[in-house]
Amino acid sequence: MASIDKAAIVLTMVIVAIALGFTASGGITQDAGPVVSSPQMVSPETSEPEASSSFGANLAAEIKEKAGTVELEEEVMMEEEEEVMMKEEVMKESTGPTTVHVEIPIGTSVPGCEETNECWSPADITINAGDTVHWMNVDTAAHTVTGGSPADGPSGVFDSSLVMADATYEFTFDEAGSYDYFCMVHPWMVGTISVN
Ligand SMILES: [Cu+2]
Repeated sequence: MASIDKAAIVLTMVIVAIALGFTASGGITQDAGPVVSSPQMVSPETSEPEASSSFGANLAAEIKEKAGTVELEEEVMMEEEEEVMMKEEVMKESTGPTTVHVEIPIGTSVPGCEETNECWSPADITINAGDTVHWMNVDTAAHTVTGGSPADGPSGVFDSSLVMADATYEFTFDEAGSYDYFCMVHPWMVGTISVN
């Protein structure tokens, strides 16, 4: 009986010891934890979230910064693309066919404009092959835009026939050369078109 009791006591002690040990090890973190290590738990909890939140904030800021950098890079790339497109447009403008405007000035139905070479405005132009010349009659009288010269007559290359007041005429010069032209109604009206 005594040995059984002893054994029982030992067993009980062992169980208690285990239980104590369990509660000691687990309890400190569980039961005593909130009391003893609660400041430890709280401070890490309060400081840890701070740390993690500041770390998170740092990370977020870093990500934002990177996103901002990417956005900036994209913006710069878009600007560069726009610049290239604009350059291409300028090159198109400078290389592609264009329309050059010439006015038939008011008052040219009476002589005088030839003295200052202003019977066409401008009277002498230089264009590239493929370009179009567009004449606008801003005078009140009718005129013609006729290839050739008063001395040699119409060349047959182009002839507007009568261009009434406020009317227009245009011709596209596909071949290089020097083209004299005049007005058949007012032979003092002469001009030249040089086509490169
Ligand atoms: Cu005329």
